[in-house]
Amino acid sequence: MWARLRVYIHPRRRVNYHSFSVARQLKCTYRMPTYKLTYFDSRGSAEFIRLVFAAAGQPFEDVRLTREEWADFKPKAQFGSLPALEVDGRQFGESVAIANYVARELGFFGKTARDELIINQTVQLMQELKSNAIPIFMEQNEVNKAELGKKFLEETVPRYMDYAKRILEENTTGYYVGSSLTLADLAVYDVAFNLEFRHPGILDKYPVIKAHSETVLTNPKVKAYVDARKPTPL
Ligand SMILES: N[C@@H](CCC(=O)N[C@@H](CS)C(=O)NCC(=O)O)C(=O)O
Repeated sequence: MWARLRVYIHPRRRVNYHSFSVARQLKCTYRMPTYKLTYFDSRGSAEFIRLVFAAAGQPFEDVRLTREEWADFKPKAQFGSLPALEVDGRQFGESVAIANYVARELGFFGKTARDELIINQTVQLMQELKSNAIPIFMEQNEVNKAELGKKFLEETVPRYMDYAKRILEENTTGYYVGSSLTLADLAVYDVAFNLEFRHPGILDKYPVIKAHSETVLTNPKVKAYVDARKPTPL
């Protein structure tokens, strides 16, 4: 019993998903941290973090800055960029680090170090896919933009969707890790949503990825969040 407690309640952690239930069993007092996520008024790099909060039913302050507000906030942002997460008033940066932390705290980061490895590699692959799209948005010349867009759709997307499919099929449960939702599922869902949103039909060649998105949406909290979220172009 006490050996388990030492595993679950890290001395420097005030509360986490595991210590929450243990503390309740022991009738200890506990306090959930307050979370404030700052980003722009878009899904962008913050949405997979919002999806973890949604899946957990964890309230968080969803701050969406205008460009003018961002100019004021930028010098105060830890690394001069967004998203930024404040946990009990302390600010942290880097989207993947934030997503990993929130997922771990709220129980969406698997059970073992190997699970974490699979989740992390999946998340990082999705990040790579997203970062391949950035030059297209930045390109001002329309001819070059079209060329970059074509290469992205014809080469980059198939390459990364094949990776996503392969990892998913290595597990046989319909989820990336174990038999329940983790950050890996939410990260792939987020990318799949954005691809279909911008290029309807693009995932028709990837029925496995489309079916996976449906699986993610069988989670009632995720479905309710996605149905109610503010529609934004990005
Ligand atoms: N590696 C960082 C990149 C952060 C980043 O470039 N964020 C963009 C928005 S997606 C940003 O803050 N752009 C505004 C700026 O740099 O002024 C992360 O993943 O959080």
